Amino acid sequence: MAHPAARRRTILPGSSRAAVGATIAGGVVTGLASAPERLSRLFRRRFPTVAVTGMTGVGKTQLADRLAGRNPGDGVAEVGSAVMERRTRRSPRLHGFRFLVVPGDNAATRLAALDEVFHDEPVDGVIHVVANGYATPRRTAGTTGTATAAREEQLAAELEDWAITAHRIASMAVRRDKPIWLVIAVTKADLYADDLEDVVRYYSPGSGSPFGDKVDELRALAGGAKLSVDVLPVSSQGGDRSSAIPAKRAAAMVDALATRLAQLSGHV
Ligand SMILES: Nc1nc2c(ncn2[C@@H]2O[C@H](COP(=O)(O)OP(=O)(O)O)[C@@H](O)[C@H]2O)c(=O)[nH]1
Ligand SMILES: [Mg+2]
Repeated sequence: MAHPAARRRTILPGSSRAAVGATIAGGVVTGLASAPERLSRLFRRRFPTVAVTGMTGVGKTQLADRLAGRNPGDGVAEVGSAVMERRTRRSPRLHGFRFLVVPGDNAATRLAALDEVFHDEPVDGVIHVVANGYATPRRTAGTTGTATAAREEQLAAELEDWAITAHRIASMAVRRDKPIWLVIAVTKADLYADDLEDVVRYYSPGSGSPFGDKVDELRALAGGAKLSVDVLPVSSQGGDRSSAIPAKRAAAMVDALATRLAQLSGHV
């Protein structure tokens, strides 16, 4: 709509054509300037969003980096983050993903991030990352107790963290008609390659394990038809060819996870 001032100006003889020309040119320039931004907003909206949750040090950032095709270590290499990290996996025909990595600790920012992904702008799916008690402590302020005790503590911490996240997923699921999916990514598989099957079972629904029981509770709360649950082993790091999980196998595990995400999102 013409601005009153502009309309008034067009009545004045002589200046009318210039005023109209300026308005049109201005409109075109504005249009061009905002087009890429609008376009990228459109793309972002079309990519399914995925919350990446899990306690600090389990390997969320590295996994999101691998899924996004980023070189781990391209950015900050610090373990643990107080802010939400965003990664995009770009694939042809809009078959990409937007990953939102929720901080593992730091109470206030974590709560805000959980609100964002599970309430304010609910995500399409969730990757909950666990590491069989091999979370890297954020602060290495002296070691207490034996390695086994430390791992048991870490497993207990994973369970506690999962209880909080599972509760948020349940309330998101009951609020929505749309089905959501959950992938429990059992990462750092290179650290326990020989026990992989047992470890995956520990994190699986119906396993009778403390973690499995909580997954069952979540499914009962959310409604089985509304929430799909997958448990997939993965490793963001591979060793050399002699290692239990060589780099090639680690890459294949990341690819398998990405393929499953695509299936869950109806991309394939
Ligand atoms: N061995 C092994 N270490 C890993 C793997 N993924 C991550 N890490 C290490 O675990 C630590 C924590 O990883 P990070 O992604 O920062 O965890 P976050 O706090 O959950 O984001 C880092 O030192 C990583 O190098 C993995 O698959 N295998
Ligand atoms: Mg991180």
